[in-house]
Amino acid sequence: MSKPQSSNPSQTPAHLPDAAALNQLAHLIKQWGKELGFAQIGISDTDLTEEEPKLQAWLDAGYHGEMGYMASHGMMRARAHELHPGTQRVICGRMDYLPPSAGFATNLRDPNLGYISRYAGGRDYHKLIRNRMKQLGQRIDVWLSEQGFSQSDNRPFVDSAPLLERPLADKAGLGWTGKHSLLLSQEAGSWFFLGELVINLPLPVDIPVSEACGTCIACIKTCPTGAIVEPYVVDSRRCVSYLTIELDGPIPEELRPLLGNRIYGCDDCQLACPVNAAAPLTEEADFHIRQQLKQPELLTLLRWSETEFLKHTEGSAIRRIGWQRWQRNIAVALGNAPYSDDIVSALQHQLESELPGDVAKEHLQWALARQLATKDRLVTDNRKQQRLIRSIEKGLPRDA
Ligand code: B12
Ligand code: SF4
Ligand code: SF4
Repeated sequence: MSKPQSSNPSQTPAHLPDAAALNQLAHLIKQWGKELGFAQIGISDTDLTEEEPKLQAWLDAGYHGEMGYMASHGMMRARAHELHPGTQRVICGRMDYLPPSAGFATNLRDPNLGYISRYAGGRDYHKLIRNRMKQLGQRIDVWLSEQGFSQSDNRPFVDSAPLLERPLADKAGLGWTGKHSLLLSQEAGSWFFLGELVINLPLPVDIPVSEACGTCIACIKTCPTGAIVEPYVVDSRRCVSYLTIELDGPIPEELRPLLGNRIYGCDDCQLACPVNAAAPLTEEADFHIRQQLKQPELLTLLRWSETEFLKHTEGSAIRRIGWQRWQRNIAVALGNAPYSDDIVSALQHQLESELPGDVAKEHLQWALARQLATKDRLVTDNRKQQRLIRSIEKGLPRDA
């Protein structure tokens, strides 16, 4: 395929595609999307006016916590045409990330292993998906040029832009919004990332699929911290994903015991979901879990120096949280582990090393105190977690 010229929205359109050409293009976009590794592509318009009051209510309730960027763009998040003027459609893509041998139950059952959310065990998805979306935009422009049409104005986004990706993908027919607030479908479950290409062409839009959660509330019941405060609404301030990844300061003390061994993100609401029983594995080798992060021993992770942390997490999303938050999270998990002389001396050693910053240090002290307090009694049995492990084993034998 020849390299397209860069798109120039200000140029006078030589020739705009008619309805028949747009139909053909929409069909080709879906085919090219698959060739580029997207499991599904759908197209939506940019109208999210129905979401605006819900987004505002979520912000007003403070559910974004310290994620200031969620509040700082006003309603632009629901208006792709303001984010990128001229946008008429959003091409939404789904990329599956469930890795083979995910070992969920083994990992959750052993409190001496750190649990890392399965989306983060491989390469950082942001760059990979944005790059594929960019290629999709280039193919569109090559085709338009070949047909004698003027090029489009398109731009890829993944996660980091102020855009309500999930509601757009819902409108584009990629799935329905589950009560855990994530998108899911019968064919794909919910183990997928979303990426978008906004474009200035009035492509035909896809039809949303109907909601199919029915009376199920498994995700709400399973959430270890009660973060799904009502169906479809997540209070980030309680979500383990926020507490271990987004939050910079101390993790509220009352929530620490509820984190168990989860040191980066959380998958519980997706693990509990019956729709995920048949979810496909990823076809991207980049999303497979790297060796050092597969069922990792907490004590091994605690002993990583900052240099080792940076080396082992190179190219991974985990690197973004930095070594201090990493140490903070591991300290919490060690505080939640059953008493062990090895853990106590490792925590003492870490505290004496003077290396951790104030936040990590306070968590290491908390963990030490908790370890010593559990010396003469068993760690409280976590029934919710045991129930989840049993249901994973029943529903996902392939990866349990
Ligand atoms: C901020 C953010 C978070 C925050 C807040 C989560 C949240 N639910 O908002 C935190 C850090 C907690 C988080 C965690 C996770 N995230 Co996140 N996150 C985002 C981000 C950047 C913005 C989401 C957002 O706009 N939130 C604002 C609120 C208002 O939106 P909302 O929760 O969808 O709220 C809507 C509903 O409440 C709805 N609503 C209210 N009442 C009702 C009633 C009905 C009937 C209905 C249908 C809807 C409804 O209206 C609201 C407005 O649209 C997106 C990427 C993006 N730019 O969109 C990724 C994204 C949503 N996250 C993603 C992932 C994978 C995760 C995790 C699974 C990661 C992990 N394993 O740790 C967890 C899952 C936690 C969960 N259950 O949500 C994926 C989801 C993919 C999918 N299949 O849907 C996204 C799309 C990133 C991506 N590009 O792939 N995330
Ligand atoms: S990711 Fe974990 S903590 Fe967050 S809503 Fe889902 S189950 Fe709850
Ligand atoms: S666990 Fe049940 S309620 Fe939650 S998203 Fe899955 S089907 Fe819907």
